[in-house]
Amino acid sequence: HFLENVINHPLFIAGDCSTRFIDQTPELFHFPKRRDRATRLLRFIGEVVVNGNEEVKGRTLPHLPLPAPLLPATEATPGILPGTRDRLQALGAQGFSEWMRAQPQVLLTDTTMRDAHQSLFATRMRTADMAAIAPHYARALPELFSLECWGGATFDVAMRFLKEDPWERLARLRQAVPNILFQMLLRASNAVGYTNYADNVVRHFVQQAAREGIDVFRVFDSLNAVDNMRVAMDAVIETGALCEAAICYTGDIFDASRPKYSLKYYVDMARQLEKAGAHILGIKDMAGVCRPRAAAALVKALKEEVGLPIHFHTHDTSGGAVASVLAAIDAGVDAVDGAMDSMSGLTSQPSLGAIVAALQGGERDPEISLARLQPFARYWEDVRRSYAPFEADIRSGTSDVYRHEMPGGQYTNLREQARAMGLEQRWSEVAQAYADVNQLFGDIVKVTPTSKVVGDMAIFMVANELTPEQVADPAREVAFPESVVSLFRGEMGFPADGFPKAMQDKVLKGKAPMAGRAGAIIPPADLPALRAQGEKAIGRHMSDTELASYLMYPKVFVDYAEHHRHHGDVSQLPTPVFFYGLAERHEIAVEMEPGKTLVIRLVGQAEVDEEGMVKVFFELNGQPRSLRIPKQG
Ligand code: 3PY
Ligand code: ZN
Repeated sequence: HFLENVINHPLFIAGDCSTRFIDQTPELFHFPKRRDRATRLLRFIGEVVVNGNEEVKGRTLPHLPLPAPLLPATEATPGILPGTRDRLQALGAQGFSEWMRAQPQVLLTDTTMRDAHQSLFATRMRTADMAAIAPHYARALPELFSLECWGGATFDVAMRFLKEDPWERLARLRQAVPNILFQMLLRASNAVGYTNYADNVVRHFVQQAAREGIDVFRVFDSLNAVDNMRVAMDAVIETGALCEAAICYTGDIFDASRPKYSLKYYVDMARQLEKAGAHILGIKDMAGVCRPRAAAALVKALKEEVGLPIHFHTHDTSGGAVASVLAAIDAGVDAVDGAMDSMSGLTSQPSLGAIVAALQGGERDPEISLARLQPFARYWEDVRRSYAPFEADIRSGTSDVYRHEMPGGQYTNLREQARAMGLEQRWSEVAQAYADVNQLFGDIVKVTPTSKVVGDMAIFMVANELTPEQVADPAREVAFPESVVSLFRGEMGFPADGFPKAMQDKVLKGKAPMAGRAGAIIPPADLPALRAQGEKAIGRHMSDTELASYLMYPKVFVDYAEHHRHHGDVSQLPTPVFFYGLAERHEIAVEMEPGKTLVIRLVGQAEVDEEGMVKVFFELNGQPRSLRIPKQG
């Protein structure tokens, strides 16, 4: 510790290595009492072995042991070829945008590391599974437009449930993939949270994300309010990254009974986004309700009316998404999202393999062979088995999505929420209530965070046996969930045509809603003061990225930091070990850093003793180690 303190001391780093420095610098002799990294990890594994991991308690576990996922064999490829990221660096954002529009092939985004797992298994995919395959993407798939690998719900789930630092994930992926654009989903003023943050908090977040390696920011507002997107868009543009501003697609442009969401509505919004400086226009069909004919008409109109490249994103909830993607491509869309086959379909994106196969030999063929995609699909198939407890119990596409319009990225999360409330068996009622709430709220755009509010209200109605008529009845007292009050107050902005007045009055109990944009009303955050407060809470220095986490999620971040202090960096553990522990006489190798690998073997465990403790026996790099773990329950 003494040596560590010396070499990390600012004076030493500044070149003072004299004995005077040692004599006059008493803090060199303050040694941390923290357990070493290996012991902390052993403690975590021991706790999972003895008590199980809280996160999978009561769920259906996969058949153990799980085989190690098979990585693609890409070592023989000619190294790392230049990709879209090199092109962005050469052309700048504006030049890149022009290149995108001019080139004839369709560009492909792989969403496997973000939206696919958010939509299939409640966002639980861990860094270890992404980091292992990342270098293979760099070598074998340099033609990809982008990897969507960050943002959306992954940010808080990483800290809250996986006990990982999302920034560390980004750093590890970035180091492994220097050539392909990294894309994130940013909820405009709500950043990666569920509420409107102060403008300077949003700016700080965007600056950190760009500095740590995000190249494409897909920015959207949950009520399609362009004014609410400007702060985030300006911040992105200022960093030199690509600003993909998205229109959220809802309803059906051909449905005359919902004239609000007409073709004109989307074209008008796209024009505003172009004026606001977007480099790419995103069509974000978060629920997967953009039918093929609508996709074609929308893309055609936007191509005619807007001078930006267009990127189409949809979900396969109905089972019809490949048709929509192909229709969009026929109509001239520049880029589309898909997920690797084994992570596609259902509430996730449509399959990249199916899209590539459909385009083969045609004018817009992306020229990525199916043979090169297969080993990736194979790897993700193996990985997915570890997350079986989080999978929604759905076996087929459901055209019911055209009725409830639940975003794919919310579907499994809302099912989780319903499950936690004991409403798992009443899921179809929750889905119906979701559609009813949308009508009560005035037929709004439903995407995080507004979708979360609609989901909260739907669960509330089912749990309390409330009908839509009762909710609307002015004479009936309803204790609306806090998120509903916040929505009607305008904390997530307002729909273009406002909220239904009677409902708003009932929810706000006659109080006035906010006047104008929330970000304009929320005072700037005092960043130095908040940093000091956060540092006090975690008892150590905070980096700029950690500050961004703390500003988004103060409590979640502090809890995560506390877990890290006790258990070390658990993101290094293989996923089966993290969730299910280690079987007796099984061994794992954990690479803590290049050249430092821990070989951990579980020897066995004793019976619980009279103090309620269980002694767990390990071998750490061949040396016996034992720990006493309190038995819970
Ligand atoms: C998110 O905001 O996390 C979404 O995936 C919205 O579709
Ligand atoms: Zn999505």
